[in-house]
Amino acid sequence: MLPTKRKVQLIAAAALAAMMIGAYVAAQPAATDEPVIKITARKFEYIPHEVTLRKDVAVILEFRSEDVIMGFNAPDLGVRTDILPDKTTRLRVVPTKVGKVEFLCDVFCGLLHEEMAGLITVVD
Ligand SMILES: [Cu+2]
Repeated sequence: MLPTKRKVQLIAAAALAAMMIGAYVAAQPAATDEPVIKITARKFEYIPHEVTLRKDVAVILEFRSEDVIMGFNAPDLGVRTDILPDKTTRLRVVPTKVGKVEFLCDVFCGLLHEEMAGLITVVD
């Protein structure tokens, strides 16, 4: 039989491991019922370029590029990702404030790169 002190250590380690697994799972995009919004990027626009989200409601933004590597950067939401031509990229977003948030391309993609932008409206 294990001494009591050793048992306590084992239980504490198991609890910590369970917490870490819980945190890891929570950080993954849910393969569940969270709504998916598809956004296509192509020189030099996002389609759609306006998206409406609800405050405190998680969504999955799903990106794909029709041509070159682009970026999606919404600094006010604290999220960014590369958008790739040959791969779907997913980003889980939970807006916490009502208002309008601009997003933009932050990967140089050509002549009109600087004009490549869009708008997220967060409503209650
Ligand atoms: Cu660009």
